[in-house]
Amino acid sequence: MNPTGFRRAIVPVLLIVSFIPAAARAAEPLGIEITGERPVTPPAATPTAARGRDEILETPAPDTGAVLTTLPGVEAVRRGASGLDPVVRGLQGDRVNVLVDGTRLYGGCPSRMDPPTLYVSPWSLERIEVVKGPYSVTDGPGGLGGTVKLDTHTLAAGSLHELRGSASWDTARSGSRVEASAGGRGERLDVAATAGYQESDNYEAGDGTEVPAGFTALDGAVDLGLTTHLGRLDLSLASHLDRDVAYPALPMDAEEADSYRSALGLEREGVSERVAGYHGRVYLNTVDHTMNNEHKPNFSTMQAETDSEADTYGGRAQVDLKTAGGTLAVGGDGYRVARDATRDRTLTMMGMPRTAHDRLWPDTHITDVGLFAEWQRPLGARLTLRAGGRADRVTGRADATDAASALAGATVAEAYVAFYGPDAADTDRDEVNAGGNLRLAWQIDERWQAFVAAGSAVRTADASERYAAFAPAPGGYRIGNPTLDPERSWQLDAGVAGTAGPLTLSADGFVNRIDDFILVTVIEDRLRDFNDDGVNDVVKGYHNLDRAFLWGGEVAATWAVTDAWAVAGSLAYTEGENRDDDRALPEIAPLSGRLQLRYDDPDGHYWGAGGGRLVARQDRVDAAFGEDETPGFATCDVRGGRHFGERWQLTVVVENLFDRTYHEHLTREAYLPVGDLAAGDEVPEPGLGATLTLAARF
Ligand SMILES: [Cu+2]
Repeated sequence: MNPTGFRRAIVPVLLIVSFIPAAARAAEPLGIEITGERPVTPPAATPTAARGRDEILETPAPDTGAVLTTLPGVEAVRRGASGLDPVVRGLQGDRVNVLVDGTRLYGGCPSRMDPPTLYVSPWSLERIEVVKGPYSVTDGPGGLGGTVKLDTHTLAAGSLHELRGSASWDTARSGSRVEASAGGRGERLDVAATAGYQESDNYEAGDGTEVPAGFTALDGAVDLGLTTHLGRLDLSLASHLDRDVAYPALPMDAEEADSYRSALGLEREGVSERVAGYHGRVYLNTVDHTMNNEHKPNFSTMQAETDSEADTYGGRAQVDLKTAGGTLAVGGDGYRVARDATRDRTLTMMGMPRTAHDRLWPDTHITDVGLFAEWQRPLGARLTLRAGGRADRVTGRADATDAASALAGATVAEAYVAFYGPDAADTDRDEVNAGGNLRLAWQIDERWQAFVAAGSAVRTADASERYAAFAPAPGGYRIGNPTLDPERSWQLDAGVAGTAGPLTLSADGFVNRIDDFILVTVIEDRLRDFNDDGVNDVVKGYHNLDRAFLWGGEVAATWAVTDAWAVAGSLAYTEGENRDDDRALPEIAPLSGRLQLRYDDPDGHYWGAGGGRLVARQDRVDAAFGEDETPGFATCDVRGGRHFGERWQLTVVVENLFDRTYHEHLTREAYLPVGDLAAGDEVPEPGLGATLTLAARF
């Protein structure tokens, strides 16, 4: 697809949408408002954080990963301005399960340009929920860090039709975004559809440094529901197409990152006296990805392009049974993810052009089939017990390990052996993994509740950890280790939430021990040149630590000063220790907090808020990973909204009010000189900028 053509087509659409009379919001616009997450919900005994559709749409964020970082305890690794990769309580990558409408989706890039969250635009979401920790046996295996559940938009129950849209303009990134959704319901059929387009350009940091941040994204989704005597049958189809996404922290940029999702589900509640409900789903999620170095400064001497794909298919079925005083959910699920990536390089440095092809993912397959059960029952009037368990059979295969690798004269399998010894010649892996949890919720009185939870989960090594073959990584290359054992977490959580007069408070704390923690670390430091650019490279590899330990928690509070004025704040902290080597775990965000003062016009016509984000210095770093200490910073923002009649709303968000120059600890450094950045420079966040959004609802 031609991005310039994209742009030409979209400008008139943007103008039209901007002038469509539209509807007022039913809910108050919350922006990145920090509220106690669970002030009135029944005791859940699970540390969670969530955002609803209105809040998601009002967060001026380039992608869903960025929306997630507004939740306490959730951060993101940034390799570029888009494609933020979620980190939950210090754990990232494959340790965070991302489920799109209950289905698994794996990115197509060996360098994680495209975490699954990239493929679901904020505008297509109904709700985001993050379960922090291993408390989600019914949602599949793994999830040591947590499970991010992305539920896409469907027509709200009880609503007969819907038509809404918005257009926004972001001055910091010269970005624009238009989105619309429509839906309708008949006697047996219901349909909901969303579509959106977004584009962004480079931005300037507070000190004027130009940072490459361009991208365009187009997506659409349709959800068709049919009510039958067996339950509601639903078919959902969606695609998300990204073009020309800049990644200053990687040796390439994404030319395309496309996903196509399809799922067929059936669900029914209230089946019989014994059966509370059942639900099942089958799905296929595919990703095609191409990246190259066309816009990097080394393109004149080496042209490199990687084509890759990740196809995930799977299904799940669950029955909720009524038992004496409680419920028992039993079911099974399974998925298979096939990932393959090949890099082609043409070197034009010395005389005759030379070409090389190497397999970054050597035709890998990871298959997991599991069974689960979760039981819930009250213990007396105030206590609720939940217990869950699951067991999985996992296989890992790589079918193209006899292909050439970047290690001179060696196949991929021989490269594994060169770095990890003779055991690495066997790339087949079979595991049986079991985990479970126990949670107890206590309704102390009408206003306060508390919980304690203990859980253990197992995660098998992913395709990159097990099979990557010289995939580009920060500062060098990565090679997977086929001998990796799965890692197991042991987590304890305790929390309290409630209200006292004008104060709403929630606080959660956790400790998490991980056995056989899969650590990425430097295994060869500039001894050889793997990409023929004349400079020796760093090679990173993976090994199991005996033990890692993480602890931390989140606190959120809101104080309703008057009916119109409120103060909200939150604080989150995680510390990670590599117990084998007695040093910090890499890539853990520092202590951070948010504070906001908000005014709501009692008549509901307008609202305004001002506040800031305070982030402490991070000096707990892992030098062997190659990360630096990061100074603390504070940023301020103001936001406000005004309703015009019943249908229109204008929202303005001004970020980085004092035009500060700062960078996040989890932002990877520039890989090559791009924009005003030199190789190895920290990549700063945008300077002062405003986002204007005009929204309408019929
Ligand atoms: Cu990529």
